[in-house]
Amino acid sequence: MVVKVYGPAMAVCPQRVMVCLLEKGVEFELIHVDLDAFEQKRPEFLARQPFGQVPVIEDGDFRLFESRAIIRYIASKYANRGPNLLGNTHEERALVDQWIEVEAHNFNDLVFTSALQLLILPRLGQHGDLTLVDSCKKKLEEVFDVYEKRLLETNYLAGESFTLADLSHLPGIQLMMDKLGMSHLVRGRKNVMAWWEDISNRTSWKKVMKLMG
Ligand SMILES: N[C@@H](CCC(=O)N[C@@H](CS)C(=O)NCC(=O)O)C(=O)O
Repeated sequence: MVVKVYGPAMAVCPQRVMVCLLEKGVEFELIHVDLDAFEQKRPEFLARQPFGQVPVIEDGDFRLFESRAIIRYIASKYANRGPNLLGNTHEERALVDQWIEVEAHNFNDLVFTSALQLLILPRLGQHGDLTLVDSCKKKLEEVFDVYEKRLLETNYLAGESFTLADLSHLPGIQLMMDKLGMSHLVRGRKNVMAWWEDISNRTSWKKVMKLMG
């Protein structure tokens, strides 16, 4: 059965889910939700996702929201298909979880805040707070210093193979590179740049980029 993914292809959280489905070779149907028209706040959508946000997936009768919970579900349900994105041992799995948490709490909030100020508020006719963006940029420098050191030790964040920890960063870093004027944070760090070139060249991510248009 085809997995239904609700969300626009342009939004980073549905992209996290789509790239995971593509890695695993799981067929999916993208059901567009128009965020600018606030479709995500309508009762029929709230019945699927009570917080009024994308993505949500439907896998048969099973419904799930929260992009990182969804990618863990897909990677575990389809563990025997495609690359192992979860790690093998308890320790490997714990490291994957650790770096997914870092992505969610140390990295994503800063990118999200910057995108809100630089892209979303101006689209709604409001001024973004550039001082806030500057402070996010400074904090992101520190986050990427940590990544640079980590990626000197291992080829990927959680170890020697590509996992959900790396995959989860793809949408946010792409946004920094293309739309937030923050590519220097990646390009200025040798190990981070080599890692980015590697993970962003995966066939799965290139397909997501095509879906973005
Ligand atoms: N923690 C949630 C965050 C979901 C989220 O922030 N989604 C954004 C798009 S990337 C959204 O729906 N924005 C519209 C809104 O909040 O009204 C997840 O990872 O799924």
